[in-house]
Amino acid sequence: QEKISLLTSTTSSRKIGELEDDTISYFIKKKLGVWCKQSRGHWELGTIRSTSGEEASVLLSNGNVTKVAKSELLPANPSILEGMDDLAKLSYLNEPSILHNLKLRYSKEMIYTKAGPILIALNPFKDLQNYGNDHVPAFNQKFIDIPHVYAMADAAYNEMIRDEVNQSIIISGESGSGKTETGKIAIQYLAAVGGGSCGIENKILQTSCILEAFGNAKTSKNDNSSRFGKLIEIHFSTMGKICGAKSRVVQLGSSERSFHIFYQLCAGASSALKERLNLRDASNYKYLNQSECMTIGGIDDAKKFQELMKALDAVRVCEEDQELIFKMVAAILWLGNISFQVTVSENIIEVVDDEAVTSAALLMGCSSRELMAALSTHGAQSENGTIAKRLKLQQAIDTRDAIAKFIYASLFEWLVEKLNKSLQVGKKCTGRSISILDIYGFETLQKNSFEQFCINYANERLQQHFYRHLFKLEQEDYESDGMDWTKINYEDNQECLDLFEKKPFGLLSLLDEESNLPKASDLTFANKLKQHLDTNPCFKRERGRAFSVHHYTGEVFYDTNGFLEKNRDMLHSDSIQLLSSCNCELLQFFYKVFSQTQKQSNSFHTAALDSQKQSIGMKFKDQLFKLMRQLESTKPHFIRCIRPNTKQVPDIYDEDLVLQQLKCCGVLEVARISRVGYPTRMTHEEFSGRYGFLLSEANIYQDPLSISVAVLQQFNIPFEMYHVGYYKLYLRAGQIGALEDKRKLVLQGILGVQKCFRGYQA
Ligand code: AOV
Ligand code: MG
Repeated sequence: QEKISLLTSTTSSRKIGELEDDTISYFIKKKLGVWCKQSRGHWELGTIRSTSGEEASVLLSNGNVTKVAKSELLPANPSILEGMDDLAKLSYLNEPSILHNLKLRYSKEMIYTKAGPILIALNPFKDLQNYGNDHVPAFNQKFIDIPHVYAMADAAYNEMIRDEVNQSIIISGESGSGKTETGKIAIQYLAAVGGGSCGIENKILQTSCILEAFGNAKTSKNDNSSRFGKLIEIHFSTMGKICGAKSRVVQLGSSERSFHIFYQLCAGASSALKERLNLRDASNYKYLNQSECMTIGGIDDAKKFQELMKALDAVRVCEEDQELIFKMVAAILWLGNISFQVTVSENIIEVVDDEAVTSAALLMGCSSRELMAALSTHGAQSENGTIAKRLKLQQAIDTRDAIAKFIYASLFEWLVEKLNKSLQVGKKCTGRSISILDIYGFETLQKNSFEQFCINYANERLQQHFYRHLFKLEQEDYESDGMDWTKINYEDNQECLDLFEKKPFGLLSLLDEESNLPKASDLTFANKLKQHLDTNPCFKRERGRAFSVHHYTGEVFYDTNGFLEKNRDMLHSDSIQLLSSCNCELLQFFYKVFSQTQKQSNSFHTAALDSQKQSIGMKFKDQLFKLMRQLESTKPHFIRCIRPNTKQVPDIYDEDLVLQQLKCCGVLEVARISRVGYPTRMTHEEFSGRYGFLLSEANIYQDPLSISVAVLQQFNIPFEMYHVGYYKLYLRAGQIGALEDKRKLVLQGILGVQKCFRGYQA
């Protein structure tokens, strides 16, 4: 018998699934398939012919015979398990078996596979035609039972109604793996089954288009990368009809290309709108033309703009508000074009009074003079009251950019609120909801900065949620089936989270502390980290300004360049003053919201110093916690998106890339644990239905449980190889293969080919 000691795999020194000598003889005798490790970590299928010492001679499926060390062999699954729709159904869960299974399915455009309770989704990078309202009834009425986002959304919907418990669909995966698309597919399903007469579901579908225009941007990993995290809560009535929705977002800026909306507006605005906004081509704007990436292959920005306007109409953002939004977007573009002159003799800067200034001022509703003053001077306290202090060049540039960022962030927040109002949860709501979480995926770039630091921290939080729920769930499954169960100890990522969150010596706290010191620099920050965190196992010092964090996905190298600046809220009170005096209702509203949150966050601090504005890092953490708290009270359904290649193209399956994602996200552990020791699970009905006819004295037993036990006894399955639960039969690895062999023989020999066909399909 092969011994796959999964229960003790953490303590065992043997690799999971490695073959022992007696097993090898069995494999030779039965000509069972093995995976044979070739050069460059590639695995080839074959059968063992003979062994001598530590070596085995293997006949590969390509006809070649090769000699390899026994330790380079892993058992392959019997062919009846080929292309299984659930990894937990495989007898062997070693790496080549899993990769093979997923690859086979991917090549047949079956991008979805279960891993126990989790849905794995491989990004097809092409339109598969397996979505849309035509496909909904099959899932809704359970005609088909295949892994699919629809099936998962359907399960969430039914459980919500049946158990009266709020549900969530939590989508995770690396950047470009398909989270946002998957989220939209789930929402589309829920809109189809929960759609009513009021048309609210259409509005919900349209919000994605709007949020993506303002919150997504092209990056090196994904042409449509979400630069914000979102949780969309869809509310239902007692009748299971959608009656409202609410989005919560966690904001974060910055990427190589700017947000889609800027390009869309420039490309798609009507000539009348262009004139009103004094708008030029995108290539004229510094905020856009620095990236040398003005267009995205296959994307027509002008067309996207038309879609956006339609979506805004659909969610009832009125024309005046649309005009205001576009005005702000244009104002930001013009702000970016404002330049400064340094007079050499006096070394002071002046704002160049050109079209950029006049256009920005006009759009913002202030005079050019006011804008120029705010960009070149700051009020400073002196003995004689406040005096205007001239800014240095870098300070002026920072001030300009901070104003632009503030306007954009406020605009996004305002827009989300606007959408929420439009989708407001109606009176008929029962308080039941399904939330769909789609955040930015884990990012490892060549140079990782503050943005990656935050994104990866958020993913670390999400990963913990995942671990906690799945391992808990699995144990409950065993317990509810009457199994005497020793709790599994799983590795979680608490240590890494502590590294970020601990006070006062966590990364975020130390960053805030350093951000508040006037003389601090990125280098002093890096040194501070090294001083306090050197003994932390998740932290590694690097040369100069850098450090590494041991994330659940592996080690990530961060360069602290720009950390302090990005973490500080750079908006100076003078800039705020400027915005408050602008003759633009949106800017005045932004100012009001800003001063309110300022008051709130200052009440937490003892000293209300200007420098103790809530930092970007802390604000991010707060928003993230709110989101996670929202999730805690729901029954989660997990989808793990996998990107099969880095080129964003169809039909390429990079084994290493897939394996690395499967390994780091914990899917393999879950699949293993969901069958620890007992990989095969069948209800007594299923088992007795499939093998009951093998009983020599059939018909004595009536109930499925007794038939199951009789089958096990007749075939002398040792009693430590199975567990009989109330509902299900649990079998250790390899047992089902032996029974299948028997079944095949009997069917072929006694009953003949004809009859065999009926019961043959599992
Ligand atoms: P992400 O959300 O996981 O990345 P997306 O959902 O934006 O990734 O997917 C990236 C691209 O993959 C999309 O623009 C589509 O072209 C393609 N794609 C994904 N899923 C599907 C699907 N089911 N069918 C067809 N094409 C698909 V990021 O937001 O970067 O973490 O921050
Ligand atoms: Mg996304």
